[in-house]
Amino acid sequence: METYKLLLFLAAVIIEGNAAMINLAGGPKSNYTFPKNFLFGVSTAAAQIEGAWNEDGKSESIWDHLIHTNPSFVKDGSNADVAADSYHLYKRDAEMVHELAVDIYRFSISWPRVLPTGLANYVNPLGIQYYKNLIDELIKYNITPMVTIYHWDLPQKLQDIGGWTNAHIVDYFTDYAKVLFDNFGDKVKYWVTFNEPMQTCLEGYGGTYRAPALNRHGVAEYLCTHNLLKAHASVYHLFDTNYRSLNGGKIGMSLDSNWAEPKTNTPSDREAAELYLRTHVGWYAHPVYSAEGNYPPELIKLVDEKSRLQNYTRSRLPKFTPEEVAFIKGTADFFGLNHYTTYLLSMADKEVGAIPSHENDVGIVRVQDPKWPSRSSSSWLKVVPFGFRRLLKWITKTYNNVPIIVTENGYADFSGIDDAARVSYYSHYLNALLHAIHEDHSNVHGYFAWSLMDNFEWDDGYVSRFGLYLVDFKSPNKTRTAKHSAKLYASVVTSRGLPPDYDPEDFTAFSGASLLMPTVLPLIPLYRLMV
Ligand code: GBH
Repeated sequence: METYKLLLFLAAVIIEGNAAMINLAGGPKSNYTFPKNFLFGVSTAAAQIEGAWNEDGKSESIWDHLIHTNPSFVKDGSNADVAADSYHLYKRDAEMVHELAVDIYRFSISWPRVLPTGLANYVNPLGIQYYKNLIDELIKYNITPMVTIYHWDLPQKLQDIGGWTNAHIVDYFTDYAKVLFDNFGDKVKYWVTFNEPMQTCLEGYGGTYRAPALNRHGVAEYLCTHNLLKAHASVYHLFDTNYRSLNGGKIGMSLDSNWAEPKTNTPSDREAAELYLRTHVGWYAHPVYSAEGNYPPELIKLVDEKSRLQNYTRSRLPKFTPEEVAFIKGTADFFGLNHYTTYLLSMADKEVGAIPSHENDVGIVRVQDPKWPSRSSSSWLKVVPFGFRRLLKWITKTYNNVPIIVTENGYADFSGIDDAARVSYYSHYLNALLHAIHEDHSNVHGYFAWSLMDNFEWDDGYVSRFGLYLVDFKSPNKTRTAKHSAKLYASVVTSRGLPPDYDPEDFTAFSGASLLMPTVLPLIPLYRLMV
């Protein structure tokens, strides 16, 4: 191609990209500020940062096991054996949280570090000591600890006996939570029972994308969800009955949800978008947060009907008894929301997904608008701030004004201190959040950035970086350095408002995406050969 044609092409890509971005921001720039008692925090997860996978008595988790037995599961051939080495570097971690000036740090506890067999007959004293040290270090800086009880790292020994499909896990999980309440309950004021249960059940049991990668779709994702919701409720009741009066504190669950935008404005696409929300986030939220409890009626109808047509003796969706519905309903003090991106929805006009599967049962099609900006290392992560605003409004309305805490939101790149795209992402999403709070009266009480530092991004290994702090994984002491986004976030937290130079129409930090992605993506296998 001649040079001038190439330049014209580049200009066209950039102009077209920008033209599509005008209404994305979720509102014009405002002088709104975050309420005085609004909670700002940062999040991490044990399996992604701690390393020390077999140190001081810790046993294998399902993630350790999956990667050790199937190293090609991770795109860059890496593993989480050492990760960011937070098992040894927790003092620096606490110092970074302090540098960000946030109020609260959300980290998770590793079940196999505390209970190596998964069962509570033996509690590993060194595991307990590690989390005591971390909690005390946070409190030294006046940072409130928030603990995620389960962020995906089930002890492999429990997986060997069925994991989340074994009904006894309700008791095992409750025993584990009791150990945590007994040991840390005096200092931990916020508890999250589960991080993104849909990832565990739909992707881990129904698919191959998350551990244990069972791929028993159509059956196992429903069994897993059934036991997990009972386990959640059981731990809520334990806390509510025995610990709340002792220590105070709050307990909830963190659900992952994309926003679902109708693909076009037809009634059918609008119905598809609503059905997506009800059968995905609603699969977990309706039993806990709705006034009537139980699985969403739409999901019950769809799975019952499909199961009948497919000649099953009974529905693949297990049913809660009325007592169980009542036991699970209302078991949360807040709605934890993990949100990153948006999809466009329409009804499927033919069978979709594997048969049987949750995807096939629901029967809708999900795509993203190629015009949505992004140059993220995570190809699904399109920058759609208005989707965040609409989702917060939908949750507030659908679940009766429940207090929402955004427990994760963030952006991934291929690494670097000068992370203009992440700075832009956070500015736009926080602008959308301010509009959600002040104009829509969405009931949001807190916001956590994902993540404090670069970490083991599951199947993406160390290729995809979500950190506010860069981690030099090649250096012996896993040196952590603040990125530009860390400075931006600290300034938002301190000023309680957006930076003065923020422009809601400026998405240029993401332009070039369509040029960069095809050049960078093929390099990943190459990179994998090198490390
Ligand atoms: C969170 O998951 C996790 O809690 C955290 O551990 C992780 O590091 C972080 O986000 C960043 O990924 O399934 O087709 O929608 C985010 C939930 C689920 C969002 C998978 C993206 C992939 C595309 N993610 N999803 S799709």
